[in-house]
Amino acid sequence: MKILRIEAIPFAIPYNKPLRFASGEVRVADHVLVRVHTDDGVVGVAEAPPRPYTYGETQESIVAVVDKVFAPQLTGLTLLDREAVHARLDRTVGNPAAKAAIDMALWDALGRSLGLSVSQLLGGWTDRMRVSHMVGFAPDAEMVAEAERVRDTYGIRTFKVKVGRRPVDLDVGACRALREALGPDVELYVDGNRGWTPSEAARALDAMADLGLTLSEELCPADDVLGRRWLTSRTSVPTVADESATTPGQVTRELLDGAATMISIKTARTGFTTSQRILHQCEGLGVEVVMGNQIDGQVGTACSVAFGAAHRSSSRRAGELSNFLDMSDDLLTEPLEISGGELAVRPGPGIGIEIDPGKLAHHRRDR
Ligand code: MUC
Ligand code: MG
Repeated sequence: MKILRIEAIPFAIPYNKPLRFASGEVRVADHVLVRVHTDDGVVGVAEAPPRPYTYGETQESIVAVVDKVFAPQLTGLTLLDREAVHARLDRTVGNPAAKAAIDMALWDALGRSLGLSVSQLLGGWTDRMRVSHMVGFAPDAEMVAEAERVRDTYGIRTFKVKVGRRPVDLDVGACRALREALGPDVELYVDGNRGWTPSEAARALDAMADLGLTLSEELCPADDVLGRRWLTSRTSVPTVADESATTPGQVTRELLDGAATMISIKTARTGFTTSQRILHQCEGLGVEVVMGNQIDGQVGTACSVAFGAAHRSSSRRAGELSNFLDMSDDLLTEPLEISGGELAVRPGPGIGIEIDPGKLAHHRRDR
């Protein structure tokens, strides 16, 4: 179970259509596949999606930090040295997606070595999650058509609508069009990716008060400290901290500041180990969580559902697990399938996925 080698392989797979949101847009999945090799021939995998507009990482920076910093520090430790692994990763600040992918690839290798599912090792609560689909910026009719297609094709009945445009009426109109088209029984919530000021966010929430929104996420930046507290105190819609709460310390700050009432957990930035710490922290504080998506491919989505389904509190709500549907291809030998509005955990061992060597050879960008 000794770590022999860690590889960081950049790959690029275009999306069929771009996903647009207030802090950026994604046209190509220019991710990094991380592979951990052990001395007994086991290989664990995970993927790191760079989100420069959220965390500052790029595909190149992830490859560089894994190759030059993390791989040399971790080689020689065993898969069970998890505290030592994290102590060494923590010597370097930032780089959340790179660290998360290493953590999850180590768990995958551990599960494979033991012949056990990672989801069962983490908690084994259930074997599937309901899926929430993210609807990006587009003209209202396109947003509605996408939501209807996703509902009719995959049975998904929970939608996170990207907001944060100016003027706010653009998004108010889109949410109203979605509610009118989808009816009262579909769950709708919004994510602003820090696009609005607190006063714009308040105006938008007031204008959407009759739409039955269940959550509002990151409507304004974390640095609007008092503005976020004011906004959270004046709305009855629970406020979710996503990119403002990516470490246990930030989670504490956002919650104690009154800036958020719920936390989004993304395995793409906190792996399995730190995601579990954050989940337990939230459980201890009586705070609900939602499983978010960092616009993961199928490798990352398999990780998210493995984690989300493993615990009672992370599997309660629909998890954001469908961004991969818009990718033109992926790396798995057996693609993930959403049906009846649900995504099942791969049975394992490990995360339960296999990388198709032909697909990887085709999409990798380092050769
Ligand atoms: C989300 O929930 O914000 C957009 C940027 C990112 O890092 O994640 C996505 C989705
Ligand atoms: Mg978000």
